[in-house]
Amino acid sequence: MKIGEYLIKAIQETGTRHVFGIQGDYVLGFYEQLCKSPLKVINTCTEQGAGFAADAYARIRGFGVVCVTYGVGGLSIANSTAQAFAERSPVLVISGSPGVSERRDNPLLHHRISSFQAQLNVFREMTIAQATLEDAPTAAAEIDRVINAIKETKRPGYIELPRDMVQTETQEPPPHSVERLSVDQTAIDEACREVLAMVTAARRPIVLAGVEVHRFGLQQLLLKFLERSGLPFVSGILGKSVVSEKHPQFVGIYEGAASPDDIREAVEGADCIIAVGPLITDLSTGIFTQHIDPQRVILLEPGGVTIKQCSYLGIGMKPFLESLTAALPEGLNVNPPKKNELTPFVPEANTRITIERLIGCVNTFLSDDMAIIADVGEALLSALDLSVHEANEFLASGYYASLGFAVPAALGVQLAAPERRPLIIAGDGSFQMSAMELSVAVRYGLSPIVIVLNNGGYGTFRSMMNGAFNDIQPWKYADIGKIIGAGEGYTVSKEEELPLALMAAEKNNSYPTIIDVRLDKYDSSARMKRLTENLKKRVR
Ligand SMILES: Cc1ncc(C[n+]2csc(CCOP(=O)(O)OP(=O)(O)O)c2C)c(N)n1
Ligand SMILES: [Mg+2]
Repeated sequence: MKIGEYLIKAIQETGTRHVFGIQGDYVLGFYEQLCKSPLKVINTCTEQGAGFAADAYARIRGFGVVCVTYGVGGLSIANSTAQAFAERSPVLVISGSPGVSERRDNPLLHHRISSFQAQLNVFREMTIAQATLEDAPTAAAEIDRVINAIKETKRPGYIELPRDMVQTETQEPPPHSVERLSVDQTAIDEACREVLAMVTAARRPIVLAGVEVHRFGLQQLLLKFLERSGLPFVSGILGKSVVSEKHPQFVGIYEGAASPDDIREAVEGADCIIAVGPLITDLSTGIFTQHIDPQRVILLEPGGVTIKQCSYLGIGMKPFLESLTAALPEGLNVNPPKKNELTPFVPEANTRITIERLIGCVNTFLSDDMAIIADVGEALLSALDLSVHEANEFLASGYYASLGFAVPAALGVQLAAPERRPLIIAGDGSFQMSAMELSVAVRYGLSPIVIVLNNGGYGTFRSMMNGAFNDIQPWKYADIGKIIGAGEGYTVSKEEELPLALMAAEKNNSYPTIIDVRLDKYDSSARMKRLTENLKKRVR
């Protein structure tokens, strides 16, 4: 089999149906093979857009692929790949490169940085496994090695494909034998006993459902544990929607001192916290403002289980949760959480819309099939209070925090799950970073709804440090459809205009809809105020 064909076959075996990217002469031969294959190539406007789309696709389907040319393309996706690494998203990066035979005599080929290893060296820092397919006989085995590492760790991997190797024959490796990890059942049973003793003695236990539950496919298992135990649960900024937020045991999104008081009290007042696969970051803790006694914490992570700061290393989250669920006594004595019922949005006539009222309105409008993609800034923080209907329906760059994720991510979401309708919430600053990718939605018949939080610039920073560097050029966001070929647009300033625009957007399921929401320059949500209050202390 030719190396390029083997790579395509290996991608198909992951269940992936789409490859995002932009070609160039170093990758053109492989693109030709891709186009002849059942995989569908999605051309974005920028490589970073392709990287973000592949990341979102991977978050929905469990594997995503981005394919670019050397140097100019490769380095353009360093940022999106870094995000995938930091936030555990299983993305395969493929970059074309100069042919092996072209490298003799060390010529100055276009797109070259310094040495021919330069791009590989950059990606070593942000991928879990790398291969440069320069040796034909071992190329197939190298492809398998990288893809298996991505699947196992849920982190991106990197394959560099020299252009003169695409059509070269490789040797198919023998079928991969799945290594069975030995499970230390004695250690699991011992850890289970300890955890059960803590949980049954606790008066106010709570579960924190973290992002790695999603990445490692443990959602059904966690749900079973939650329902058998009856324990209330919260989630974090990255783990939002790991379990449906309509679940009666769901309390809300916890982020240290940036959380609303009731959610903060539910977590910090708990006498036993079972944290399942969280990433404990500055943003997930309101800049490390959590007041949690480690003696009350049971922490389940891919590397082991930690109980009151003592670790059982090497116990997988899956076998541990299975054993713990099986060992649970019937009906723990827990009180159901107090539910904050959503108040239906009734617009106040002639009243300027605020961010908090906008979230209230969107909450009423959300439906079971909507996937929310929030960009960084006020969009992300205020969207934490949206009540997401189904699991996996909230995506954001919640830790790495790269602006410009939301629009291209919506492409990945709708291609990965065509039954989902993407609802993008983006600040005007972040929207301007990747708005052109909406034209890709038009080209492929996708229909995201975009709510642009138009506050005249980088509102996040106005309370931290005011200055002209926070202002941006105002665009006519509602007119973008005229430039990109299709799309409806609405401008909203008053409360009563928003439900009308949202209803119109819902009906337009052929093209993008952009809703330009004119907010006050200094308007901000309670979560944003609390977070920036703490962040401010660190900026100078
Ligand atoms: C790629 C990137 N550049 C810069 C930043 C720093 N940053 C964080 S929030 C923000 C402002 C975003 O503006 P906007 O999208 O309008 O949201 P708002 O702050 O107004 O809510 C900036 C510049 C970042 N997170 N990512
Ligand atoms: Mg803004």
